[in-house]
Formats: sequence, structure tokens, C-alpha cells
Amino acid sequence: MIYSPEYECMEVEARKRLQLARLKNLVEKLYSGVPFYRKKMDEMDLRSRDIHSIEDIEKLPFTTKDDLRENYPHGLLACPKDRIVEVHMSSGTTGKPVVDEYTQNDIDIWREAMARTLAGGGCTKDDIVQNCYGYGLFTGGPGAHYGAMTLGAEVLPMSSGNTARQLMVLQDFGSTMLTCTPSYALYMTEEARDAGIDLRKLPISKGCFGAEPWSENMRKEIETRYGMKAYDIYGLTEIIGPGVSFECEAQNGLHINEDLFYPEIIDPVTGKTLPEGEKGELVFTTLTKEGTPLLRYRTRDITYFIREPCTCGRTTVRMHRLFGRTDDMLIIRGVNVFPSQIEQALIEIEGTEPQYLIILTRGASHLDEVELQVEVKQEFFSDETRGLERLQAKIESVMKSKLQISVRVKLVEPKTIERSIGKAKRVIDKRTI
Ligand code: DLL
Repeated sequence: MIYSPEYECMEVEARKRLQLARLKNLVEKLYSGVPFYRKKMDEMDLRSRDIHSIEDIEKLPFTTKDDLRENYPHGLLACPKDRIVEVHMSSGTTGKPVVDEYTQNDIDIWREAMARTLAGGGCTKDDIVQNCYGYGLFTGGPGAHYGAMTLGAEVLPMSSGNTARQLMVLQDFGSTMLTCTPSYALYMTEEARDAGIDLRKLPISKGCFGAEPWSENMRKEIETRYGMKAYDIYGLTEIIGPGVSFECEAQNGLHINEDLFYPEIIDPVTGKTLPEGEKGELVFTTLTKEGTPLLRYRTRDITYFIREPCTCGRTTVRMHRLFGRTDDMLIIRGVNVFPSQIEQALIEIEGTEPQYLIILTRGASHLDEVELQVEVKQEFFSDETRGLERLQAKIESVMKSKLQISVRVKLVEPKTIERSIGKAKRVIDKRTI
């Protein structure tokens, strides 16, 4: 089901006009209401009258995560403080968290964006949504909750963790849709297997997963183990939370809610807009937000746009599932590697579980050393040692040929790598410069 055909299936030129009107309005609001933006625009001698087409957005200044941190907590507020009704923050591991402050209108926009998102994954008023994204300052839990309620579905606000209880509810309440991080969805399948629960026999038939990188193969694992359709959903605290883009039944790129969040792809080094279809850094401008609207926010996420019409009928631009982030790109002996590439290579190798940990060290020779811990399927572990040695050598050679780096593989028993109930941690970087 398409939740808002009037916006999602809008004629492309009409959408551009809408985006332009919204952008001009935003620029005016930021100039008059946010000293940080007024200063930037004064320095560049820019006003909303200089914006004649949506492409003129390229004239406007970027906003970075550092800008957000420097203006923590309320420096980027664009409306009177008493209009704020809810606040969320990112779980950032370094520095101050980034803050999103919502007016009631912003919450309504979020409900709309998340209703479109869950509807993209097939959610209707008849569904029972087991929401295991974390509730709290994280946007995942509340975002999915608002969306499911807006669609009239029944919500089970589980939050993350307590897997035994999740499985009990999944069985006893007949949940039909699951919302959580993909790594937690997989973890639940392991616990279910140990508890002798056949997830494929339960009513659960679809899920919207996001908040962390995952691969096409991980999707296949989740779909097979639950007997469900698994959809990728994307978003970030700074822009609104989840609800920025989502997959439809075609599972071929994520439709961006571009009447609300204007997307661009830039070269992360030069900041220049890249030609259509090229892979680069994703940038968003919040076209309708009131609390903490952002101009050309650099997400550090890497993807490219797909503009060919989608079979679902939506006319919105799609983004390819993320390739990684400019800041989680590992540089190993000068080679650029994304953890997602390692995952993609690994999951194709028979005998391994999609659970891994990359440990980076710098040896006495000052060269980067990579240890890749990989969980092996139980059947393989009980096998003779020669089988394990063969598997280890195979993974090492696949990594060498696919990623051009030498890794030392350490096979570990099932369930040794720490599981996460939220975003999974895949890399431990112990290198010192
Ligand atoms: O993770 C919002 C969210 C909640 C999205 C629930 C989807 C579902 P943050 O904690 O601010 O917000 O983290 C945002 O997570 O810039 C990406 O790097 C990453 N990310 C989010 N969704 C995906 C995805 C939420 N589908 C950061 N695939 C983003 C890969 C994702 N990475």
C-alpha cells in the first residue's frame, strides 16, 4: 500500500516546484531565526532571493556533525523553545550527542514519514507490530511506534533486549511484523533455534530493519529463518530519525521521502555535487522541519541515486542500500575497506555464520595487522580439524582476492562473538599512530 500517493507518486516537475517553495521558506526562516546560519549566509552574501531553482541549493552552505556538536544543546533551534514537545539524541560514542528537537508539527511529519515507511514494508491496520527498536533517546523505538499507530496497526512496544520475552510475545500475541536492527533480528533466530521454536510456523511475515549496515545476504538469512519479507529502512537522528527512506515490495533501492528531505550526493573530498548515478556522500536538507531544521547536512553515508521508475508506482528517487560511511571506512595498509564488504564476502562462504569481528592492530613492524574472527556453524565445529583448517584457508584466500588485503582468520565457536540488542559492533581498532 502507498500511504500518501499524492506526495509519493507526484509528478516529478510538480515535486520540484514544491521542494523549491519549501526550500525558499526554510532559507528565510534560518536566516531570520538561527544566528549560526545567518552568519554563514552573510559570509557568502546569500539570501532566499538567490534561490531560483531547486538546483540552486548548491549555492547554500553545508552543515556538519561538528557544527551540531559546537551548537549543543540548543544552538540550532529555529523556533521558540516552548514549542518543543519532544527531544531525541544520537548514541554517539565520541563527543557530545547530536540533538533533534521536535515541535508538534515535526512529530506529525515524522508520523507521516514513518507511516509511508512501514506501509512500504506492507504494514496495514491489520498488522501486529512487534517493535524491538530501543525506546528512549534513540529515535528507532518511538519512530516505528508513531508510524505503526498512524497506520492503525496494533503496536507491541517491546524495546530492545530480553530475547526470551520477545520470543514468548512473538508466539503468544501472533505478531505479524517485526521492527528492529537486522543484527538483533538474526540474534533472535539463534535464540529461537535453541529454544526449539520454529519461527517459520509463526504468523510473523515481514519486517522493517535498519539503523546499521547490513548486506543482501544477511537479508536472505533473515527472510529464510523467519519465512518473511525483510525490508531495509534508513534514517538518522539529525534529519528526523527513521523515516528518511525505505524499501517497497520491489526491494530495489530505498525511496527517499524527498518532499520532506531533499537529497544530494556530493564528492566527500571536494564537496562538489556528483554527476547523476555516481557514488558519494549523501546530504539532506530538511524542507519542512520547525524545531531543528538543517541545511545540506553531510551524513557521511555513502550511496548513489536510482532514478529509473520503480514498479511500485512511487516516483520518488531511490538510494542504493548504503555502502558504508566516510568515517567507518577502514584504511588497512593503504587499502580502503568497508566492514560491509567483509560481511558480504563472508556470508557467501559455506559453514560460516553472519557473525564476525574485525580486530586491527599495528605490529612491531608498524604495519597494520587484521584479525578476522568468524563464527562457524555448529556442524562444522564438531567436524575434524582438517575441515576447519580448510575453511580458515578458504576465508583467507577469499578476503585476499576480494579485498586485496591479508587477514588472519580465527574461527570461533557459535555464539562467542558478543551480540548486540541494538547496533552491532563489528570493528575493534587497537592501532595507535
Ligand atoms: O539509526 C535511525 C534509525 C532507526 C534508522 C531505526 C532506521 C531504523 P542514528 O542512531 O542517528 O539514527 O544513526 C544514523 O545509522 O547515518 C547510518 O550510518 C546508519 N544507518 C541507519 N539506517 C541504516 C541502514 C538511526 N538501513 C546512522 N543501513 C546513519 C545502513 C544505516 N546504515
